[in-house]
Amino acid sequence: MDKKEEPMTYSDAVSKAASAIYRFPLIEVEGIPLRSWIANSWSLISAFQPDPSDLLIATYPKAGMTWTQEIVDLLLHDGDAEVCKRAPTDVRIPFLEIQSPPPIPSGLDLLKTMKPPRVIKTHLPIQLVPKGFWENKCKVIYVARNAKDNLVSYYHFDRMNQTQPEPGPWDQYIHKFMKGKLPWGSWYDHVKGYWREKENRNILYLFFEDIKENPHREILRIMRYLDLSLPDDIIDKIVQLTSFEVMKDNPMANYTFIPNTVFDSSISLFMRKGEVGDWINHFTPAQSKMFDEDYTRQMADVDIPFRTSI
Ligand code: PPS
Repeated sequence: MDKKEEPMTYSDAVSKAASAIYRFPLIEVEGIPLRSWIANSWSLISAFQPDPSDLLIATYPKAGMTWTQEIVDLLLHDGDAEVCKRAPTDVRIPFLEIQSPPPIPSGLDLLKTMKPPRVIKTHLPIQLVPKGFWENKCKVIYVARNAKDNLVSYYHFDRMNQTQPEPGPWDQYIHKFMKGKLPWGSWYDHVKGYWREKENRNILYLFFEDIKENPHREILRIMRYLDLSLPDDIIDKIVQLTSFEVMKDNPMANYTFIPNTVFDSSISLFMRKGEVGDWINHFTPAQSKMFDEDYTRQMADVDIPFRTSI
C-alpha cells in the first residue's frame, strides 16, 4: 500500500515539523504582540468568515480554554465520552489564529474541512476577533481567570512550550505580564474588552473560579446559552468527565498529543495543577503587594468580580 495514502495525525504533523519549531519571536498586530507565524498570516486570519451557527470560545491564554472546550464538546454530544475522544482538542475545536510550520495544519486549514456549526477557539483580544463573528451574531463564550493564577499558569506554560518566547526569570516575567508584553498582549485589556461588550454582543462571560467552585451550575449556564436541554444525570456525567483528574488522564484533552520536543513535559505539564490560589506558592509578599498596587491602577475603570481564592 502506498504510505502516502495514510492520513497524517496532528501529532505526526507536529513531530514532522519539529526541526522548524523554535521560540517564535513576537510581531505586533495593531499593538498586540503575536507569534510571528500568526502575525505574518494576519490578513488571512482577520478575513475569516464564520457561519452564524458557529460558536466562538475566547480566553486569554491559560484562563480555562481547554476545560471549556471539553465541556462544550460534551454538551454538544449529549455527554458521550467516546465521541469526544474522536480527536485531540485542537482538531475537534480548531484554534482560529494558530499558524505553524508545515505540515502542521493551521486553524484555518482545519476549519475548511469542517461543516458549520463549528466550535472555534481563540485567544484574540476582542478588537482583533474577525468582524464576521459580530456581523453574523455568532455566540461567544468568554472565560476569565484571576490575574495572579493566570500569570502563574502562563509562566509555567512558557517554560515548557518551545514555540513561546523564553519566559526568563519569574521576577521579570511578572513585569512582562503587567506590561502586556506576552503573546496575545495585556491580560487587563483582554478581560476588560470582552467584559464591556458582553451585553451588546451577547457574550456569555464566565470565570474559571466559578467553574471550579460549582461546575454543575456553570455547565448549566453554558447549556442554556447554547439552547440545549440535557437531563441532570448527563450534566453530572459532564462534571465528572471534565474534572481536572479525569481530563489529566484523557489523551485527547491533556495535550500529550503534542510531542515532547514542542511541549516539554519534563519542564511542566499542560495539565499542571488546575487550582485556584496556586499564585500564593509563587509570589513573595513584596511581589504580591507590588502586583496588587499596579492591578488597582490598571483595573480602576471597571468592576469585574475576580476572586483569587474560593
Ligand atoms: S491554553 O493553552 O491557553 O489553551 O490553556 P488553557 O486551557 O486556557 O489553560 C490551562 C490551565 O487550565 C487548567 N485546566 C483545568 N483546571 C481545572 N479543571 C480542569 N478540568 C482543567 N483543564 C485545564 C490547566 O491545568 C492549566 O492551569 P494550571 O494552573 O497551569 O494548572
